[in-house]
Amino acid sequence: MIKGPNLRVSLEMGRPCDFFSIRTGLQRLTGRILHLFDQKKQQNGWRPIRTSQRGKIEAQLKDFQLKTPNVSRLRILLCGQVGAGKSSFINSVNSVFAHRVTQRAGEAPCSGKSYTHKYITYTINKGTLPFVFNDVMGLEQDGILIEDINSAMLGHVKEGYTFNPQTPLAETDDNYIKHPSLDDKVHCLVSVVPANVISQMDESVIKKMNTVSQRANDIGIPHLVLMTKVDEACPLVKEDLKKIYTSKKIKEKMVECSYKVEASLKCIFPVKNYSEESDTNDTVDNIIMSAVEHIVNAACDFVSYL
Ligand SMILES: Nc1nc2c(ncn2[C@@H]2O[C@H](COP(=O)(O)OP(=O)(O)OP(=O)(O)O)[C@@H](O)[C@H]2O)c(=O)[nH]1
Ligand SMILES: [Mg+2]
Repeated sequence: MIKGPNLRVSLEMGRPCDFFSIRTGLQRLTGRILHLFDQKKQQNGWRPIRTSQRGKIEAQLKDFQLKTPNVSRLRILLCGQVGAGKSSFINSVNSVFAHRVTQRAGEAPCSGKSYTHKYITYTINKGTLPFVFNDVMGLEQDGILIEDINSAMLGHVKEGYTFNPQTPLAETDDNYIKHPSLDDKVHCLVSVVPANVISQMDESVIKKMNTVSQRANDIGIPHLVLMTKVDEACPLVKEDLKKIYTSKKIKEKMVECSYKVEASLKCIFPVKNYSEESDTNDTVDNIIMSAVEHIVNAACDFVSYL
């Protein structure tokens, strides 16, 4: 006799054995067990919030030494639509390492136009960490041109260059780096997608995003995705950010994000940026820290093959 929840399969000796009913029974039992596992997983979340490892990850990232010659720091490029939270993410990462909410990259006061226009390199915690961020203006129709993102990825864009949505940076321009060093090049592309408006994202933005990630893929640059504004996408998560990895709504958004930006689920990191908080807190810190760890590891793997 095989016993399972809501199920009994009789295999008593002497009784004629109906192969098909046994098979159906076993299938139902397997299904039930998988369902129970799924329920358990749902309670625990599909990813853990690594509360106890925060200090360890922070120390590892601070002590981390790059072993690739001619690469002194990893360059991470953030791109996405206007107001996606690119600059806020840079500020949040800086806040996590500074242990207080800081404001370095200018954040948009919720307008339809891109707030970021210049190509600026942001160091973290006064340059004490071996990675830097660049963000570019939004991908909307009157935003950054794909050619300029490609130039940035290949390291051709000079620091402080103001993007022109009408004309791509020409090779003859003073702001064009003809012979970029390995340091100038981008080592990881991060698409930033706001979870709360993912369903209404402009087709042209999605297309641009996919073209850029395809180009990164051709060059061999790793591509990860930050799904920001999870608090605006799910009321339960807004109330308690610790529910980020147990929220069905967030999982649904991740699946939608995966489908739209053509990235596998394991490459998508749902985050909540510091947006209205005036002090840092452990939950936001841990979620941001975990995303940074994956981004830095991907960039590090890339440069190790250069
Ligand atoms: N609630 C919430 N608000 C966020 C989050 N991330 C960013 N914001 C807010 O969204 C607005 C836009 O954020 P930015 O970081 O300026 O966006 P951006 O992608 O840099 O935008 P542009 O530079 O204009 O292209 C700001 O008001 C932020 O405070 C988040 O995770 N949750
Ligand atoms: Mg910005």
